[in-house]
Amino acid sequence: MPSQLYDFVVVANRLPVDKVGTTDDGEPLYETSPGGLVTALAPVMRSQHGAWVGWAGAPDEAGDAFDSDGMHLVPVELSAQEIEDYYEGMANGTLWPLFHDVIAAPEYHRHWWDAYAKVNRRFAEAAAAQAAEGATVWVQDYQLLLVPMMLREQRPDLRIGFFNHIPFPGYEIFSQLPWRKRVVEGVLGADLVGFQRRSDATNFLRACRRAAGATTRGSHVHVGHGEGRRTVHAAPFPISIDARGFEALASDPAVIERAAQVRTELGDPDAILLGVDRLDYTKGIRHRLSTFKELLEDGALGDKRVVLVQVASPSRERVKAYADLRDEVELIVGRLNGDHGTVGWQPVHYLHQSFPRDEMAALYLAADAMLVTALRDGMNLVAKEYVAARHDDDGVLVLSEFAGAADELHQAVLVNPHDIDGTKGAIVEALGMPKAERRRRMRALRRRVREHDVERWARDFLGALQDGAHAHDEEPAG
Ligand code: GDG
Repeated sequence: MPSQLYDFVVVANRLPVDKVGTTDDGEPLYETSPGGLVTALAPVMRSQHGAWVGWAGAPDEAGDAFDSDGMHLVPVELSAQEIEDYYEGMANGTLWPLFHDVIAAPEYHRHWWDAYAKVNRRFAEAAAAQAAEGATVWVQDYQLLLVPMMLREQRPDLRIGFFNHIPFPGYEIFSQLPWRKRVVEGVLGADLVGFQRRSDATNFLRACRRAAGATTRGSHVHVGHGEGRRTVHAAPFPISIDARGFEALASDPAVIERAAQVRTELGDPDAILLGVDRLDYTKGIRHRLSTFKELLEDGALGDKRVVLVQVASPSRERVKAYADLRDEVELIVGRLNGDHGTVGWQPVHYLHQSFPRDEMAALYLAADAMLVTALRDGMNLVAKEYVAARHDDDGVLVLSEFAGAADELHQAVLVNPHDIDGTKGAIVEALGMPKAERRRRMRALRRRVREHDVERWARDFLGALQDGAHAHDEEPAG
C-alpha cells in the first residue's frame, strides 16, 4: 500500500513523461511530454491531490512512483511480450482498426485478448492502490476498456469516469469483436462514459443493448439488479487543446519569423497546403496525395505554384499495417515529385519526422490551407491547433466530415475525403477564397476553439462526473 492516498487518479496507457536517460545510480530519468491531456489535467492534479497511473513507454521498466512537475506518477510495468500482445496487438491491431470502421482489417487473436485483460487488471490494481476512499478515478481510452469494471469490483466506493478518445463504431462493425460483451461490460463499470461526438455515444448505447442486453433510456444505461442496480451516463464531451497556450506560442516573434522563413525555403510558392498527422491509415494521407496529384495533372490550380507540406510523424512502426502504409505513401510521394517536379522545385515536401511544437506552430502560420482529410478520427486536434495558431485571422481549414472536429468547426470547408472531385473543389475554393471571407470564417473558428478549450473539457467532464448522471446531455453548441 502506498503511504499516501489520492483523491483524484488518472489512468492512461502512457504516463505524461518520456524517459530521457538514466541517473548515475541507474534510476530512470524522465521529462514531461507536452500534450493536451497533461495541460488539462496537471492543474486538476495539483489542486486536488492527484496521481497518474500509466506505462512509462519502455519494456520491463516500472520503478517506484515519483513526483514530477507537481504530479504523482505511478509507472505500470509491461514486458516486451505484453507490449507486443496488449499494446501493438489487441489495442492497435484489433481495437484501433475496428473502432475506425475497419479502414484496415482488424485481427482477432485470443492470446492478444488474454494479454489485454491481464494488463488491464494490472492498471486497475495500480489505480485501486492509489485511490483514497471515495476518490474520483478517470480512465482514458481504448487501451483500457476493461479497467472501469475491474476497478469497480475492487473499489465500489470510487467515482469512476471513462473517456473514449477514438470513435465508437456502429454495432454492425463493433459486433465483429469476439469479446464485445466483455468490452461493453468493462466500460459500464464507469459512472460516466464520455465520447467525442454524439454519434459515438449513440453507437455505444446501442452496443449496450445489443451486446450486453442492458436497457437504456435516453443517454442512461441501467445495469445490474436489486441492490447492485446502477445507472451509467453516456454523453459527448468533445476534447480540445490549450488554445491560449497555442496562440501564445504562435504569437512569439521567433515563430512568426520562422513562418516567413519556411515560405522562402519552400521557394516562395503562390500557396502552401499543409498536412500534419501521425503516419496512420485513419488520417487519409493517401487520399490527400491522390487529390493533390490530380489537381496538378488536370491544371485546376491554373498557373499557381502550389506546394504540399506533409508532416507524417513516425507512429506504431512495429505494427505491420503502419509499415505497409509508410511504403505506400513514400511510393506515391516519390512518383508525384518525379512526375511533376523540376530541378529546384518539388510539389510535395514529405517529412517523416517529429518536430518541436514551435516548428509546428510556424508551419501552421505559413500554410494558406490546412488539409485535415481523415477517413475517421475521434476529434483531430491538429484542426484546432491550426485555428488557434492563426492570430492573423487568415488561412483556410479544409476539414473531413469524418473527424469529430467537424461537429464544432462549422466554418471550415467540409469535405468527404473519399470524394476526390469534391475535395479537389474544396482545395480550389480554399485557395481562391476572398480575404474577407477567410477572415470571417477564421474569426468564428477561433472563437469556438478559444471558448471550448481543453480546460473546459476537463471541467465539464469532471463536473458531470461529480454531479452524477444528469449534466451535459445537450448537443455541443455550434
Ligand atoms: C487521438 C485521436 C483525438 C503530430 N505530429 C507532431 C506533433 N503532433 C501532435 C499534433 C496533435 C497530436 O500530435 C495529434 O493529435 P490528433 O488529435 O490529431 O490525433 P491522434 O494522435 O490520433 O489522437 C484523435 C486525440 O486522440 C485526442 O482525444 O483528437 O481523434 O485519434 O497535438 O500537434 N507534435 C509535435 N511534433 C510532431 O511532429 N510537437
